[in-house]
Amino acid sequence: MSSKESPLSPCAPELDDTLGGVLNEDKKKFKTCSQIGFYRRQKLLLPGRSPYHARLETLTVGDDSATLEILHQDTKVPLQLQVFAVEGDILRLKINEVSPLKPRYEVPDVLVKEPATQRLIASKTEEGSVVLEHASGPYKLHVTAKPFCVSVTNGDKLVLSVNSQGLLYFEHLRSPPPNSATAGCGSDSSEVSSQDELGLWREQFGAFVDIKASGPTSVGMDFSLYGFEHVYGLPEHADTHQLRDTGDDDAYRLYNLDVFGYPLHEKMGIYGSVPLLLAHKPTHTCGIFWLNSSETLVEIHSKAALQPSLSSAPPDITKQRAVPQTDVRWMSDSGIVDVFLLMGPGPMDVFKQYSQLTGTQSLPPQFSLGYHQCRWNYEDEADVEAVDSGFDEHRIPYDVIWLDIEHTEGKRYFTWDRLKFPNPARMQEMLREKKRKLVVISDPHIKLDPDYSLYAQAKDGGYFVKDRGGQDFEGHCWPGTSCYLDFSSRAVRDWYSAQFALDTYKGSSDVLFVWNDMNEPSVFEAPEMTMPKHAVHHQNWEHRDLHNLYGFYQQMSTAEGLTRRSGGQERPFVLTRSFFAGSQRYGAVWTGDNKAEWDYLKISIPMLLTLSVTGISFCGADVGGFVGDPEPELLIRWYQAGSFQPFFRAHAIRDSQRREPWLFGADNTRLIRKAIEERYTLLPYWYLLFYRAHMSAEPVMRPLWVAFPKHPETFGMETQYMLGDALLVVPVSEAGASALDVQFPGTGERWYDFRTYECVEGHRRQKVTVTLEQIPVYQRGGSIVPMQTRAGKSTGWMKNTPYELHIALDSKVKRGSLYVGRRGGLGVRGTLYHVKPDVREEI
Ligand code: NBV
Repeated sequence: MSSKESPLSPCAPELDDTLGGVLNEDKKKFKTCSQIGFYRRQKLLLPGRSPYHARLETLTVGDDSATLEILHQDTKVPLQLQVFAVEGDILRLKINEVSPLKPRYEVPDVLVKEPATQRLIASKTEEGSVVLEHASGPYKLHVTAKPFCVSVTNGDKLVLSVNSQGLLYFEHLRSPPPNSATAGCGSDSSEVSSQDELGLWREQFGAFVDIKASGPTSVGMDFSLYGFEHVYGLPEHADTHQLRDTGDDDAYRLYNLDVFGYPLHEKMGIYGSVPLLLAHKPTHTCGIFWLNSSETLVEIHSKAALQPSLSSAPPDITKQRAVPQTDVRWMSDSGIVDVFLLMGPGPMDVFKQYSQLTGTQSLPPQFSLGYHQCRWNYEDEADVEAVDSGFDEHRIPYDVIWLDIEHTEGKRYFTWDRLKFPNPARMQEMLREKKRKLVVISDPHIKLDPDYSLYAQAKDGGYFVKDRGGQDFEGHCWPGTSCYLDFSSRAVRDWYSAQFALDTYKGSSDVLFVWNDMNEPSVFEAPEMTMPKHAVHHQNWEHRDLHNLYGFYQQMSTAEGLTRRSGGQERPFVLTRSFFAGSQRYGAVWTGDNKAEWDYLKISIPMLLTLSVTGISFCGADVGGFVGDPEPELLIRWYQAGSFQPFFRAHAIRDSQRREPWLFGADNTRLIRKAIEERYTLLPYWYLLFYRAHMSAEPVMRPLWVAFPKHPETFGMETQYMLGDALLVVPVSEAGASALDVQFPGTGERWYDFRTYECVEGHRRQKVTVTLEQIPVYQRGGSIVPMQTRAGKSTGWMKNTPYELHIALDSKVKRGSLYVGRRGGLGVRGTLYHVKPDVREEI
């Protein structure tokens, strides 16, 4: 393609430019905090001046929860607080209006089930406060009336508190003022314009106006975490793994957006959101899961402070000392306050608690743990065949070839471009014979074309998101004018799932799997390149309420479609760009449009670690970098890192140079082959780690603080990480590196170089020489890593390849397991072998 030809659709003028121009302008397309109305409004409430008092006399304790009223001292609008003790040391607080003008959005479908609760017992200790506890847990909730505050203790230790800064904020539903923008006529009265200024009934961003049918609906609350100075979580941001202090006028934004070539070290929202924050100190880990799918902002402030006392008696000044404290303030655009406090006490306990609520990582089909070859685009069937045989010729294993949007008839998903892909069935047969698979893209926008059967059916069924006037919302995306499927409706999801049936999706076969892109959703020429918040979904909910759930629902529906297509026999594989809490149940996530630059390779590690600790174990970044052309050294380093990351796919933008692994000279081909082969020989270990993630919520890729929770020197580490509990991986993310500073954690631990078996004692930092051959990997003493003796052409060719166990000795008992899944099964059936104690379990 000549540099003049743009690969980008003419309907996207803001993208129809040289890349440099696009990227420079990008940030301005997205809001900063001060451009967000509910942020400006909530910031008017200053710490220490909570207007809310709890009316303790209204406390009632029922079988599943305790409720009491909290009252705004000025507006007198009452709120109801509901406290639940969820089984397994989870506390849940829900706050809603006692009698809202209409129901407020409560996030459906994310929790796997209504959490099982335990009965609370209430007791009064001091005037103005009440204590709630349950029989079997160590945690007590102390509810103080004036101002309203809830503190959680474990024995005599204060763990955290809620609204101790007084930032509970709840905009009750109200009728529109006369002359408001929603009433349809402009007014220059000062009342209306000051309301506009704060974005109560209408909010402007550039040329876009958000008309708020329900007016202001924002909610917020603060949490203080005592003794904690390390907090993590809140994907997705292109930033450090450890969350940073946000200062006075910034916040981590959770708002799913399509940010092409996203800038690094920014707190702006990108493709997905998981509103889960983890706090860690050597003696305790806990989590705050804020179940709200509207736009959310999170402020973090770390300080050293004196711990507040729960008793009204004056504190003993001689015993008081400042300790670290992290204050977290959550603010959401709409919905209710529904927050789960995951009390730990260790990191693995928090992961289990979170998975009890939102589910664990689905067990991927084995092929998807192999290497994936993608590019925008593999042009036609001949191209696919040539690339496929290229892998054989160069003896490089691979499992899946991917087709991007150009494989379709004019970006009509579920169709094939008849000139380029005249015989997709034959192409898939060729892949099947080679024990390989195909992944095709399916985006959520549907081309407005009455002759396109998918559009016509969806139009007839009323399956599209509506605009404010009740017409199908029309936006621009790759196919031109398009409508957007309303995946929040079960009927739409069922219909969409049915499109994947083999006899409905012409030219598909059971070796075809799916990729959901652009599902933030991405809408060109729209506010922040996404759907306007006032668009209307099923049951009249506004897009504002469920924006962050849109991609979650599409992936859910796609995964259900693939499962159903196999009569419930096969595990699906679906990759999604946009996600929410619970997306782990439906497949894999990747980090979107990164760039072929060293810094993007480097940031992939903290970004994937953050996804991993928030439940999404099956994650990866485009190997090589999506935008641009990587130099060979960067490409090799990226393959070496990617082969030790959970989802391993190379991908490249359409105007980039071809970069199949054999295009960079014999020696570079050898190095890439070596990296990919190493992935394949470790396949049994990958499968075991996913089995564990699925069964017991243990992240596959783990930050060092999770593996060594008592060792503060590991808490800020994000250049190296653990794969399971046996391998320490240290990717090289700098050009020309000849040595790396490696932290070998753990007093009394031993680490063995994975290739030379050389031993290093733990609890030290050491310089390690590196060459371009490989990245450093170490095996922890006392662990057993199951492997296969050699890589095959794909995972399918490795069925009869012998297994081997890599046993790293130490002075303790050796332990290790091997999971051999039954191929082609939906569940986790297979065999789990344990070494020490030597047993075999059929599952
Ligand atoms: O479908 C084209 C691309 C895709 O290759 C990429 O992986 C996605 O993140 N898609 C975005 C849309 C175009 C981006 C410029």
